[in-house]
Amino acid sequence: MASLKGPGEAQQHDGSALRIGIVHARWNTTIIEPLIAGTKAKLLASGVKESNIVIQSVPGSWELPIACSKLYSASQIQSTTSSSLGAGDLLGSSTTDLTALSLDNKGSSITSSGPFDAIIAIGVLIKGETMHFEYIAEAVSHGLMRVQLDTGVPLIFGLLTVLNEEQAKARAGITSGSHNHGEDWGNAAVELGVKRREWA
Ligand code: DLZ
Repeated sequence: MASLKGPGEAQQHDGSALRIGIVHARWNTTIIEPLIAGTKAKLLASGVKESNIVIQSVPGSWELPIACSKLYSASQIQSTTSSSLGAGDLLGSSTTDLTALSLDNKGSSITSSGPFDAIIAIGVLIKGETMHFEYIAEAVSHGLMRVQLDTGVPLIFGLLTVLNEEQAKARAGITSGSHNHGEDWGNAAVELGVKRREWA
């Protein structure tokens, strides 16, 4: 029987013309990595070209909104100047020195250009003994929504806010029989990327 939860039967959308950004936190890396893998697998399965998937990391989830905002505005600048965009140090870069940077953390540059059709923000917040979790979860959620509405680029909410590691593993598809939520985020990015072009 189909599960009550979840986005329903995956809709098929052609992602072959899309350019997708993934910005992920490095905190809780063992959970983050399978989530990125699940996200990427669905992007590729929808036809998104590997060269059109740009992955950038930041230290923690707190940094996700500013990084998504910068990544998007940098890609817009690139589309108007046709320069080679980079963002190895995305948060520290000014709009004038973008050409000197490289777009992923390993120093490779991207060959494609143009603004992103969707950006996926991935982070894992695990509740501790203090109020830290509540403050970050709320601020980051609001921040990501703000970036999405301010820029008009669909921003997929890949922020897990869980009470313990077990819950995190179960949402990253690590525990037996569990579902990798990254797959849903990849599908959502393609659907929204395609729809955004239709809405334009
Ligand atoms: C400091 C912190 C803590 C305690 N927990 C998490 C977490 O569970 N998940 C996460 O993504 N980041 C965490 N961080 C780091 C903050 O998000 C942020 O990177 C730092 O406070 C520096 O701004």
